[in-house]
Amino acid sequence: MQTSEFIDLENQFGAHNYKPLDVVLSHGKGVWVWDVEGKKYLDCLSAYSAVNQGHCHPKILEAMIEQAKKLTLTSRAFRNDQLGLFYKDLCELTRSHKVLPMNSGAEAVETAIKVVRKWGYKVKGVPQDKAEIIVCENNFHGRTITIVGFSTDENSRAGFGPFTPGFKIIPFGDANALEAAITPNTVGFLVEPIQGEAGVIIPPPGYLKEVRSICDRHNVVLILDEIQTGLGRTGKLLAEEHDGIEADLTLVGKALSGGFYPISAVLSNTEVMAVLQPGEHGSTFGGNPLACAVARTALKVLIEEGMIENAREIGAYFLEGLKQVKNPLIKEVRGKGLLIAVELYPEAGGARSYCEQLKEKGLLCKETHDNIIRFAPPLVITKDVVDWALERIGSVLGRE
Ligand code: IF1
Repeated sequence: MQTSEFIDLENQFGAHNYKPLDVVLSHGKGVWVWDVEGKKYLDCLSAYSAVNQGHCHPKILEAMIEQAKKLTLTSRAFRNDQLGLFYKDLCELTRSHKVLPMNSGAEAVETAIKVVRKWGYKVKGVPQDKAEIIVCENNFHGRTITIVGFSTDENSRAGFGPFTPGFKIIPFGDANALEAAITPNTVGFLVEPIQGEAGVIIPPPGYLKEVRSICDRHNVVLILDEIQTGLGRTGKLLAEEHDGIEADLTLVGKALSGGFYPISAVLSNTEVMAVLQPGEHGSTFGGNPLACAVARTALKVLIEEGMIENAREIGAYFLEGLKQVKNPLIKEVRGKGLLIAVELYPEAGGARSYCEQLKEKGLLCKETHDNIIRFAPPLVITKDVVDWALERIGSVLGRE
């Protein structure tokens, strides 16, 4: 079948809730993917940071196959021999006390919202149904009704109401705004360490430290959404480490499976998670043995194969190289680790056409909003491949 036939099928039978680049991929290995016509591309998106470990990592693949032969799903009505081991690995690695396993990122966010509300009523003493959670402008936390209800992106939100009450929106990167928004009924502050979808927006230095101390002072649970920034992407296991803080609840997903399988988790200190009693929350697939075996190996290779250090070193090199690309239409190049964005001025006519041109040159990336190109390759990328990418990016984006 030809590229156009695959695309026609999608258009005819699928919901049109995406506008993908017209490349039909059929296999991948490490940082490379191939389309149905055999053309090879460098993947600079990593499935929105879900394949940090590189496509089809052989050890994760092996773990998945071995576990799939033995046992895939028990539900949580029974125990399985992988869950405890997964908890232990994840807690030790992240210095957490408790884990609650779910599937998608949005489910982890929903779980945190439920847990923190319950904590507010049971521990903090907030009156019934009065709990408030503070979130930031330009956030991206997923697609459920509750989550899009506190989005400030009209595209995500418009037409899906009525929404869940109990959320207050403040500017991102402004610690004073957080302090001013807190009331006796505030139970949590939900924030991304770096705003991904908003265009890789890095808050001012010291922001998270201040946020941490404000939350401590007012007895507010700090919830960090590390679904995109976590698991090595920014050059640390968790982005919170750049600021030397620890959240009360940390959300991870995406790369927790290395892209094999939807797996997410809420990491918590003991006090907050302890409010959940049997029957109050769960998921048929959450914590299943296949997910646990895959996630343990995905975490293991991330550490053992030096991917986090690589993200830090190669990320800095890539960022520096992008800063050398000269074009008056480039407004800013910014990033941390291998989460990098090139923001264009509106006069550039939109990031999309540059992504299309890069695709023609064998480099896949995706615009976010109209004017931002995001570069987030798998964390196994080497210096040579970055040089290869920079040559192509220079030829598409560079202007004398
Ligand atoms: C889509 C962006 C990335 C996330 C953070 C929770 C979730 C996400 C910080 C929800 C998901 C995605 C989903 C994807 C596009 C995407 C994205 F462009 F929107 F910003 F990654 F960069 N918290 N991010 O980034 O996780 O439920 O999807 O597993 O197509 O919606 P999910």
